[in-house]
Amino acid sequence: MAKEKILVIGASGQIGVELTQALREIYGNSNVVASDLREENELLRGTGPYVSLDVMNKEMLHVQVIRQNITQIYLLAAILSATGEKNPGLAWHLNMQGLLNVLDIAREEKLQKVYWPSSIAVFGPTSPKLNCPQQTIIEPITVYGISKYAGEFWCNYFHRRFAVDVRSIRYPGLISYKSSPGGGTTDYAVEIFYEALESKKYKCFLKADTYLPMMYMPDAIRATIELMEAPADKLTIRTSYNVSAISFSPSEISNEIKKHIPDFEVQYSPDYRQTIAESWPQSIDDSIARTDWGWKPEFDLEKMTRDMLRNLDGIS
Ligand code: NAD
Ligand code: AKB
Repeated sequence: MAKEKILVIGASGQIGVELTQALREIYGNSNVVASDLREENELLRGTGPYVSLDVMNKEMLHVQVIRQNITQIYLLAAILSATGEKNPGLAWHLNMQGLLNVLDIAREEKLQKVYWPSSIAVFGPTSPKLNCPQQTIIEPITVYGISKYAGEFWCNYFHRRFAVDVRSIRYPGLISYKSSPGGGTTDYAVEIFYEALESKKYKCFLKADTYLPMMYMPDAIRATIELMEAPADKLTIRTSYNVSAISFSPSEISNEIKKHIPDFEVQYSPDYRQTIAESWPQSIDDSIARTDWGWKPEFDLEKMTRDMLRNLDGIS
């Protein structure tokens, strides 16, 4: 087997830190190059190569790919849903041009594989709310969702037209304790753990009964690696795969946390993110991912809550 050399772009972010750690376990520290606009995350420092890189600078990116003999790219740099609504032009520009730069270089350099995540944010108010299927009405209302949907079709195009082996997952909201989330609508489900431990109070920016699809980071990392390791001929979706794990509301997660911290209190003060959350499905049908590459989540709400609290504060 040819030796893999992987470049992770956006490695200092919520997913990037844990994905880089997982890839280094598999491929060896020196074969996974972390890169970001931001400084190197402290959890990655000293564990492998790091380069400061702007995905918008195509020439510099190309130079790094050649210089480091890169064979695979994981592109994680993006502006997420809530931050995107504050600067739609910037979100569109980064989310689209960053992807096109990577796809072009992958084609020119004949890279082995590319990974690029999409999101449940592709769905909009006209998509089915429950068990939202892979193929359905898709009319996103955020610039982030529009950029992800367009990105999915660029991936499909580069695969069909230029045989670029680009693979993608529509992640739900991700919950993790190693690196903070970066401006999404689902970020409340991470903040709530920190506030429960720090002050036993949390002011939630979504209504109590807002159900959203979510996933614990270990499941998301495993899904990513399983998709990337799947034989190419098993993959029937070249836009982006629906995957699913848990659906819960702010009220349900706070009740779960209260089982460990009984005097925890939550107030509800919905803001502009409520409209975004209400435009997304409450649950996702991931049967095609299960059939094509054997996807199956491990963490439910109870198991995830216990693990989050144990890792953040040693509560069991
Ligand atoms: P994040 O905001 O935590 O991390 C993104 C990283 O990209 C940051 O470290 C940032 O500094 C870096 N970055 C920004 N602009 C850059 C540039 N021009 N060049 C290089 N690096 C740049 O985001 P995340 O939550 O880790 O998300 C990663 C990917 O997964 C994104 O595409 C996001 O849309 C997708 N996704 C995330 C979630 C989630 O819940 N976290 C859910 C669905 C999809
Ligand atoms: C966000 O809330 O923007 C992200 C996502 C679901 O894509 N977590």
